[in-house]
Amino acid sequence: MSSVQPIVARATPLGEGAIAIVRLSGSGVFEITDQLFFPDRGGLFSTVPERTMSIGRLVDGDRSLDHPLAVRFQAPRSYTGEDMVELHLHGNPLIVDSTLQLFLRKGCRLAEPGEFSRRAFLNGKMDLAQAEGLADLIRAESDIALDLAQQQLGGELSRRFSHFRHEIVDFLALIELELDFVQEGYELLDYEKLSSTLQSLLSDIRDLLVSYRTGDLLRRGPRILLLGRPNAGKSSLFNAILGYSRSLVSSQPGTTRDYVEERIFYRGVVLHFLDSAGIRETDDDLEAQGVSFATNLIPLADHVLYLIDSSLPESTLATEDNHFISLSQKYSQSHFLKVYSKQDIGVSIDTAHSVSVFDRLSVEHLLDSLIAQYSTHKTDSLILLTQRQHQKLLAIESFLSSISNVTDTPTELLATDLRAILQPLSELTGAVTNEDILDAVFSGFCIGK
Ligand SMILES: Nc1nc2c(ncn2[C@@H]2O[C@H](COP(=O)(O)OP(=O)(O)OP(=O)(O)O)[C@@H](O)[C@H]2O)c(=O)[nH]1
Ligand SMILES: [Mg+2]
Repeated sequence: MSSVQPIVARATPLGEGAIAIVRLSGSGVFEITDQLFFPDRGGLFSTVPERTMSIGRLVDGDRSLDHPLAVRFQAPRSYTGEDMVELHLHGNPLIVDSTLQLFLRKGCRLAEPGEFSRRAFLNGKMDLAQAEGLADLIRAESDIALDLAQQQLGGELSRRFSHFRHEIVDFLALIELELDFVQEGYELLDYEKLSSTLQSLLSDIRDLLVSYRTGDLLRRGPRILLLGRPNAGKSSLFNAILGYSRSLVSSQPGTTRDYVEERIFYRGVVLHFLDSAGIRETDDDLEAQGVSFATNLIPLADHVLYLIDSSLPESTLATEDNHFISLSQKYSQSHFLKVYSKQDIGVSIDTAHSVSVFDRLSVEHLLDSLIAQYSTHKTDSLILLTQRQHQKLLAIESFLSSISNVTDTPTELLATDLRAILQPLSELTGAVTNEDILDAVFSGFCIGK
């Protein structure tokens, strides 16, 4: 193997912990470790069996730094595919810092974010889609996001993409052949079949694009806006959902001026809730600003809960109904849900969602219906896509939809079109790649990964 500069980084989060792991990878890491780490049972570290832990002393000159465990990974049987060392130190930030300094002095360089994984990719240990799955895994916040990331790590995405790619490569080969024999008048290409293959590719890609939107939503967690007239009970419901008093509540209408955003984990799903100012015509400048804040938030929300105070007189309830309808029509992109509040003192309305902040079950019921669409069984078929993959899929989609009629397209042009599709397809899994893509993928990692 050619010589690669040894890199070092802490692999566990910053701060104090029971243990902290420092990782080394590259040429000469065993020899460097031999100068600094001395196994208790004697002998050199570079001769201890690979992939077993040995305890020993880590020393800086005549100063003893720590009594860590160390593991040796012999290339190519390591995460990066290079020679690697892992030191399991006591989790004191001072020990970790001195250890890093020590290895830097001995010729290692501090790893860039994601550099370990980048090397793993370059050494064929994983493909790009898997690397991105890994980046998501590190960042995953909810159970479902975690499942999706693990699925991607398992290569599900790569399998799908390579299936697309193979079909196109096969057709391209036939086209090239046909072009070579054009004088002889051979017709090798089955245009019907090509056309139907491209159609099914297009529909598969559109499915994936839909899946991106849902997957993306799950990863960041849907944003849910609480909207309604002043005093509808938005802040009270917000607090009830969070389980503590985050927003001011008062019987005075127009209490909330600014908007407040908080996040909860509910049954494995991240949900962002936004409390906003009650919507009404007002002369108060501050309140008016709050109202425009609230309406500006509507297009940014994935769900809008429109609260109606069920203790209001019936005629007002009818007006509120109309207000709900006109708002949900005006912002037809957002999902509006009508919620009747203050059920403990209001008229009961069976057909709609209804809550009382004094009835925990009613609040949970509302949350359950909100996350129903995100529950695990609905996400089984979901595939997690990153923004980069999303961009590529969009490019492929636009090419595919521009090839309207393959039978009327001259064979030369068809070949160009197919190649244009092949390029982004290959880039998805890293079959064709360049520095830009690698940088984009791996910069999202933390140092030490
Ligand atoms: N009985 C009962 N009272 C409630 C309930 N929810 C809210 N209230 C009362 O309704 C009043 C208004 O509540 P808020 O939560 O401040 O209403 P809001 O929609 O945030 O009002 P603004 O911020 O002014 O737009 C307060 O006096 C609350 O105590 C409920 O479920 N039951
Ligand atoms: Mg409020």
